[in-house]
This record gives sequence, structure tokens and C-alpha cells, in this order.
Amino acid sequence: MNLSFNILSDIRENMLQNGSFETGAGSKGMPDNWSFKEGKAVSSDLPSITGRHCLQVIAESNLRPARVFSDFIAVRPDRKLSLTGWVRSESGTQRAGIGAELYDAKKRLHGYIWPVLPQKMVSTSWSKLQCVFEGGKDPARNLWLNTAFMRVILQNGPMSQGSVWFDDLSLVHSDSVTPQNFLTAGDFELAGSGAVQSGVANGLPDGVSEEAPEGVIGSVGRLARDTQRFKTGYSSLRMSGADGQNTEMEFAPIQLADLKEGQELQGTFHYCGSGEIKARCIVELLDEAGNPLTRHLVEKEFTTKPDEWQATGFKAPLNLDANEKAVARAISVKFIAAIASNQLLWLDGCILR
Ligand SMILES: [Ca+2]
Repeated sequence: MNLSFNILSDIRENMLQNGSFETGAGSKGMPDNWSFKEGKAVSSDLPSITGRHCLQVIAESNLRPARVFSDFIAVRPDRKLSLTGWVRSESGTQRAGIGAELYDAKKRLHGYIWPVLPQKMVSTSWSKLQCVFEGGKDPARNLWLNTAFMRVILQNGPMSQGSVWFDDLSLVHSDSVTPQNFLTAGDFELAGSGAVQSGVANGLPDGVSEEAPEGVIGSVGRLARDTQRFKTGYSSLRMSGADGQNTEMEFAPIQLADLKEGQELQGTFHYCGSGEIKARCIVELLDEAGNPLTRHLVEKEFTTKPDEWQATGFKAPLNLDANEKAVARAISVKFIAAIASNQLLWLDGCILR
């Protein structure tokens, strides 16, 4: 095993500042980098997609839409931009649109475009939204030839009364390459299905959800998404302990068909503890039924320090012997630690490529 490696990152540049609405006045204020001209908008701590806050856009009348604007974004009509995010509504009868104000190089306003028209009603549960901003022939939808800046518009209405929430918005060049990470849930950003954000009710600290983040399985009741303590993104995985037992977490298996024989697997991760805790990261082969083979491809030991984030990793070639080749179908990445019942271990920014 080669011990020299760089800590990997899969952060993709987001042209929208504060796209998860995490910084700003907190609840009932306006998030940084966003403003409204019509209607009303506030930072909301309704259970969010990423982090602890989202944006609530309130239309007080059916006739007048509520509109929130991003900061100015430098754009070029010949470069396609892709916007993704999440939206939900108060009662399922509200309508949301995504648009942009178009400005020339001197920041003079020239017009509006609407890649997403508010035709359909928005669900009361979070749903994904997606659109592109690009040059083209339709002046109602495309960037104009003289467009040098735009401000993204998040609209609730018209013909929509009540609240719409937005979260986790990202605007990137469509041709920018997403850094590879086989551990798609490695940043622990999304709540698991059916997760309930904490509160007084479940006895967990604020920001800790009572279920494992999406894409993670393991010791039931001892894995949680923690939006209070994190190293990358807006949340981490918080592993709690039980005396005399191991706590385990495991990512979704990666099919061998998606990997190349002999390729060098590189993995890095961040970790932190409430005290000194010995733990292991294991990469193993799984057979057709999902059972692990005897040999571990990687077994990386690490020890947490109290309240201090550290990072480490591994490099290992994916070389299988004849027997393994015959039965192995996938690889699995997991973490195991003997955590005492009064201790906690956090993981974040897990990357495998
Ligand atoms: Ca957020």
C-alpha cells in the first residue's frame, strides 16, 4: 500500500453564493447574497435538504408573485449553465418558477427570461428542480447576445398564495467536470428517507437527525446526520456507541463492472471524535449475494482526537486473484469502531475514486 496521497475533494464550484441559504440572519431574516423586491422572503429552519436552513418565499396574494434575486453572476451566452435545486410548497397548490434578469456589461437591465414557467403546482414534499440557462433564439427563455450578467430569480406565483421553499441550489457550467466519487453519499448531505429533523422531541441535539443519512446503512439507531458539526458541505455522519459492541457504517456497494481491473483505488476521509477512539476503514469484495470475501483490499486504522478534525486515506490497486475474480461482483467501503456509550465519532468528506 502506497502511503503518499493527497486529501481528495469533490467540491464543484457553485456560481450561486449561499445556495443552501445557510448564512445570514438566521431564522426569519434574509439569507446572505439573496434579496427580494416583490412579496416576502425569509430564512426558514423547516427541515432542509442540506444544512439547517432553507429559503421561504411567501406570496401574500394570488395576483402578485413573490420574487427573490441572487447576486449578479457573470455569464456568457455561448456557455451553457445548469441549475439544480430543491423546492416544496405549503399546501400543494403553490406554483414556482425559475427565471433570470439579464444585464449587459454595464449592468443595465435588459429583460427577463423564464426557463421554468410556474405552470405546475409544487408538491408539499421536497422535489428536485433543474433547468439550463443558455444562449439561443427564444428571447423569453434564452440568454441574449448582449447578456454579460444575470441574477437568478426564484418566484412563487402568480396564481399562488402561501409559501414555497427552496434549498440546495447550484449553478455550474454544464461542461465543467464533476469530480469523480464512487461514494455518492460520502458527504452525508441528504437526510435518509423518512428522517425527522431533530428537536426536543427525540432527545437528540438540535441539528442531529434520528436516522442515517441517505446512502448509508449500518448499526441501527447509532448513525445520524449531524448538521452542527461537519468538515465539508453542511453535515457529517455522527456515529454513537454502545459498550462492548462495534458501531458499523457502510456505503452502497460499487459494482466491479464500473471499475477497471488493476486500477488504483484512492480514498480519503475526514474524521473527528469526542475523545480518542480507534477505528478502521475497510474496503472489501462482495459476492453476488452481497457477502464479503475473506481478503480485505484495504484495512486502514486511524485514531480520533478529541474535537479535532483529521484526514487520512489509502491507495490500493484493484488486483483480484482467480478465485476472487470468479465470485466477486462489487466492492464495499465501511467503517468500524468500538465506540463507548459516552463517546461519538464523526466522519465527513469520504471520497473514493
Ligand atoms: Ca440549506
